[in-house]
Amino acid sequence: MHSLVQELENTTIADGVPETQLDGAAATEAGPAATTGEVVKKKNKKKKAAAAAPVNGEAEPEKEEKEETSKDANAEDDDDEDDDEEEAVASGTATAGAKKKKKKKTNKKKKKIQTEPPTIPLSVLFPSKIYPEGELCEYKDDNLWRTTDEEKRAVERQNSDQYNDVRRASEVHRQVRQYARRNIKPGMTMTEICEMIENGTRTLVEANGFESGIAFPTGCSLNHCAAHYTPNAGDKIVLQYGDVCKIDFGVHVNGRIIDSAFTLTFDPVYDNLLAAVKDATNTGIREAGIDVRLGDIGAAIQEVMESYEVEIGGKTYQVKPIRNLTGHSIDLYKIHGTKAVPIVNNGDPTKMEEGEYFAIETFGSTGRGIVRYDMETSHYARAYDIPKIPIRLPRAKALFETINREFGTLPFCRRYLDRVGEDKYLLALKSLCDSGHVEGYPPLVDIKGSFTAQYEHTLVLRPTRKEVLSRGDDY
Ligand code: HZT
Ligand code: MN
Ligand code: MN
Repeated sequence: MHSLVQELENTTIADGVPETQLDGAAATEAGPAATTGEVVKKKNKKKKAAAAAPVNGEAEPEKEEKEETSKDANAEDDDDEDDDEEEAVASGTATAGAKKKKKKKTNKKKKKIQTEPPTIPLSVLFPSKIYPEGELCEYKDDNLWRTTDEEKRAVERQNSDQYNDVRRASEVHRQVRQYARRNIKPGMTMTEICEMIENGTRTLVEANGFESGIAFPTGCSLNHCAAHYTPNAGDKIVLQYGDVCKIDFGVHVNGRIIDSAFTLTFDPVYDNLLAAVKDATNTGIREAGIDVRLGDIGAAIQEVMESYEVEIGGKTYQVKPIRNLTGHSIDLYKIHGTKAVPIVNNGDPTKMEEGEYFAIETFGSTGRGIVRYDMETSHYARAYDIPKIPIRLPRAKALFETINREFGTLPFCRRYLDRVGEDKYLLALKSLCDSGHVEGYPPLVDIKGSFTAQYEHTLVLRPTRKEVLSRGDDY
C-alpha cells in the first residue's frame, strides 16, 4: 500500500488570499440539471460565479444552417436524417422512450439523443468523430499572450488527436453521469449503482482493450468515507436518504483519462456542504495555469472552502478541506502523475507546466479534515515500476499476468477481477501487494459521524489556453 495520503505535516492555514485572485475565468456554478441545491449561504462575502454556458456544445443548436464551429459541427452534421425520435441532446435531458415532442420545424435543429439507460455509443452520436471541447479559459496576465501565439497554436494542432480522444472520454463522462444523477435513488444497492455507471461507460465509450474503457473503479464513498470505496462481491450496502455519496468514475480513450467526481445527496441539509466543495473545486480550476505554484492553488481552495458553514442536526460546522487529500497530475494510462495539487496552503513551490493534465479535486468535511485508511480494500493498481524480483507463488504470477493483460497500469477493483473470470484470488492479490507489484488503495475515512463531499474535474494546460475537459451543465 502506499502514499495516497499526503504526509501530514505542519500545514499552515493561509488566510488572506485577496478576493481578486479568486475571480478569473468564468467558472460555472451548476446549471439547470444540478440536483443538489445551489442555495449559497456564505459566511463571508462574495461572488456568485457567472454561469457560463458549458460544453456540450452540440446540445442546443438552434439553427438549421450548419455553422461549423467546432462544437456545433459534431452531432449534427452527417447522417442527421431527422429521425423523428431524435429530440434530446447529447448531454441534454431527453428520455429516449419518451414521447416525441412536437417537431418545431421552424429553425429548430434535430438533436442527436442518448437513450436512457444510455446505449448509443459516442461514435454514433458524433458521426464526424469530432468531439466537443471542454470549457475554455484564457490564461491570466503573464500568460495571456499564449491565446493568440502562432507557435503555440501550431503545437496544439499537432496534439489534436490526443485532445479529441480525451474529449470523447469527457463526453462519455457527462452522458453517463447525467443518467446516474437522474436515476440513482435511495434503496438501490451500491453494487447496482456502480454497475449502472460502469455499463453506461463501457457502452458509450465502446470499451475495447487498451483503446478505450473504464479508467478506474467507480467510487461511491459514503458519509465519513471520502474516497476509494466501491463494493466488493457480497456487499449488501444500500443507499439511504440521508447519505452523502461521492460518485467518482473514470473514462479513458487511448490512455487519455478523465477523472471527475460529484456528490449526490437527497436531504437538502447538505446543500451548503456541497456548495462549499463545488466552489472550492471551481476556485482550484480558476487558479490553475502554466507557471502557477501548487501551494498557491491550495491556499485559494482553502480560503473558499472555509468561508462556508453548514448546519446539520442543530450543530453548525465550518467546512474543512481534508488536508491530506489532493488533486494530482495525470499521465498516459497513469491516474496519478508525480504532482499533487493540495487543497490547503502547504507552501509547495512546484509549478504547473505546459501540456500537463490535472485532476483538480477538493474534499470538504464536517469532521477533522484528515483521513485515514479504514475498511476492506477494493481499489488496486499495478505498480508503475514493476519490482525486479520475480513472483514465486504460481497463483500470484498468473494473477499478475491477468492484471497486466486486462488493466495494465489502470486501477481496477475486485469486482473487475471477478468479471474477467478470476476466482479465489485474494491470497495471490495480497502477495502481489506485499511484493510491491500491485498497490492497494484502501478507503479513506474521516471520523465516524462526519460527512464529506467532493467535486473533481480534469483539465489540460494547453499551450494557448486551459481546457476544463469534464465541465458540464451539472457541475
Ligand atoms: C488512485 C486509485 C484509483 C488517485 C486520487 C483519486 C479517485 O488519492 C496522488 C494524489 C483512482 C484514483 C487514484 F483507483 N487518487 N482521484 N479519484 N481517487 S489518490 C492520489 O490515490 S495519488 C492523489
Ligand atoms: Mn476521481
Ligand atoms: Mn482524482
